[in-house]
Amino acid sequence: MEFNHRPYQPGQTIAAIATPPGEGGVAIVRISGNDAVGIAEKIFSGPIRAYKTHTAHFGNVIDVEGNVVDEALALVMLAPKSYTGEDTIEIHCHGGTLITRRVLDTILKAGARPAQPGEFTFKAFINGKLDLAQAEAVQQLIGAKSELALQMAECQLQGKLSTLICSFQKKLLDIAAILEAWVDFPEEDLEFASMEEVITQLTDVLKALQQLNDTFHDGKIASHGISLCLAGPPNVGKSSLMNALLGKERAIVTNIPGTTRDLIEEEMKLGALHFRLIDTAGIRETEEIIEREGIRRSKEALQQADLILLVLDAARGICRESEHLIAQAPKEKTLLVWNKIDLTHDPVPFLEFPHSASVSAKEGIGLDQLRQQIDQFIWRKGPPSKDEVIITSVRHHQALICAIEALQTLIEGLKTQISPEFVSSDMRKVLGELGTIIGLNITEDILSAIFSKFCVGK
Ligand SMILES: Nc1nc2c(ncn2[C@@H]2O[C@H](COP(=O)(O)OP(=O)(O)OP(=O)(O)O)[C@@H](O)[C@H]2O)c(=O)[nH]1
Ligand SMILES: [Mg+2]
Repeated sequence: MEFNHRPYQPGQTIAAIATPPGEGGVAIVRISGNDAVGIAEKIFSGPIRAYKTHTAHFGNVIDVEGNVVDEALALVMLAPKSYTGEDTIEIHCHGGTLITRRVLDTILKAGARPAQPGEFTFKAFINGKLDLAQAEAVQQLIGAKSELALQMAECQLQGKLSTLICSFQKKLLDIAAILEAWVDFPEEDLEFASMEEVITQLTDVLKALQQLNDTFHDGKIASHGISLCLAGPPNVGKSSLMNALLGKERAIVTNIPGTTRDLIEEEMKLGALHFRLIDTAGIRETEEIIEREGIRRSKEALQQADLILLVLDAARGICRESEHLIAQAPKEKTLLVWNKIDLTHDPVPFLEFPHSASVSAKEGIGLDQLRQQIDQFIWRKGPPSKDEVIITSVRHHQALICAIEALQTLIEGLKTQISPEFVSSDMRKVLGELGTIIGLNITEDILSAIFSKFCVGK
């Protein structure tokens, strides 16, 4: 559904079910806007208008005909001390699908408009309760599938990214003032900074921006999870390894080469990270139509995977089928796994892969070491620390790339003695790109794209 906030009227009263669909002990219907109190009073048995802010009251939800819809608690949170910054009333009713729907309908009949996805958070953004990076963090927090993703979202929601961006902006604005002074008073010998000092300060900001941007590698992994693809020739034990890593018999294992035909996907947690594990059909030359399609899908999955476990059979060594795969494997994202080391085998040949492991999927040997290898492969410099500000959003990453490019052009300009007035457009670009991260000068299309990903009721 498109988030259409164009006809958005500040203060307009909206309502939505804030809890997930399905049955539960309690469900929450949220009302926010200038008329939230008036509307809540129409549908609640108690005198909402008389209640103090941040208090909860037991009563009945009553429809226009005077019928009791449900027993409920009304939670009153008056502006500006609410999530949206507007008067907000939450009705905590019984958590049945039908009853919750009836409570919402009663509220809508009393004059509230159904909320669009993310509209409560959009109100919070418009009313200055959150900046855009913080609003995006709310969505990340809700969708977090690993401890680390949660930690990063919390850090961003607390405003640590925004504070850092603002500190860059402040430094750049100070330098912009110096550049402007040079343009305005070229004849005067302005003592407060030399060109070298300005270039040094700009280079420091550039380095800090690059450092922040480099965290996107970790941020992407933590927030989006990792697709881990098991690949190799037939019968080497890919499905056995998948099952061993998952700790359950998910994929069919037989001694017949070509057992797995389709992609088999399963979610898995490993350490603080979330993985999507994909078992694939063994890759070999074949005329069999189903197997050929399976192999085509294997190759596609390999291309898209963040990480590949290339599984080979230690007892067989390198065979004709594995030779091609070894040569073709993208080394930067492939971890070599020698399986079946429980069988008698010659020493495994040395192959130039950055990481390799030896395991027996059948006997459960070497799995912990394999997990460690995966962990090491993923983190370039170890997992990020708790307080580190990490970029997790593609939008922020792209804005930083543009800001970095413009800042590089600016510094080059000053180094090649271009007059300061010619670099002011680069400075504006750097500041503009940084501003978009926290929501300054942002277009409606971008806002729509961001908030439409939210759920209704948030
Ligand atoms: N001894 C031993 N046998 C294994 C090991 N791992 C798998 N096998 C056996 O190897 C055979 C093939 O295992 P699978 O897991 O089906 O192999 P695969 O790579 O998924 O095979 P395809 O789906 O046909 O590509 C089965 O008989 C397994 O029991 C291992 O570590 N040691
Ligand atoms: Mg298989």
